[in-house]
Amino acid sequence: MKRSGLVPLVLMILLALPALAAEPAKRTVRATIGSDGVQRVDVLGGGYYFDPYRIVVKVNVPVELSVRKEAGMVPHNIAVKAPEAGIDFDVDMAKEPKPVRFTPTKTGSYPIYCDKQLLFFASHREKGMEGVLEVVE
Ligand SMILES: [Cu+2]
Repeated sequence: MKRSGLVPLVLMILLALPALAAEPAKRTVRATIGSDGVQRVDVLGGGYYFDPYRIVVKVNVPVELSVRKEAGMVPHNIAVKAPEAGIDFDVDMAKEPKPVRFTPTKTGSYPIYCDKQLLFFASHREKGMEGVLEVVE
């Protein structure tokens, strides 16, 4: 009768696996415009996500993202390559917040990503470390 307890145990482990692999909730944050006319958003990066996932900003208004990474040895960066929209940066993130400044000049959706990669392993972006910068009227 030893085996009878094994099936529920295996089932419990199988049911728990997806929860362990779950990403943090994909939040959307709309930038708040300060009294100085700058729209600001705090961004946290880690293995393998950006929080918020989706950042909404107004076109033709200066943006300042305050970016930092979670604790740990794994390096992360944050990049948006959309020079046609006035957005072109690639910044290494640290545990201390760093400002990233730009002024979006064109509405649209632009990918945010981390392009770090260890040797031949999948890049962080491939592992899900990406987000969306949405520039609206
Ligand atoms: Cu990364």
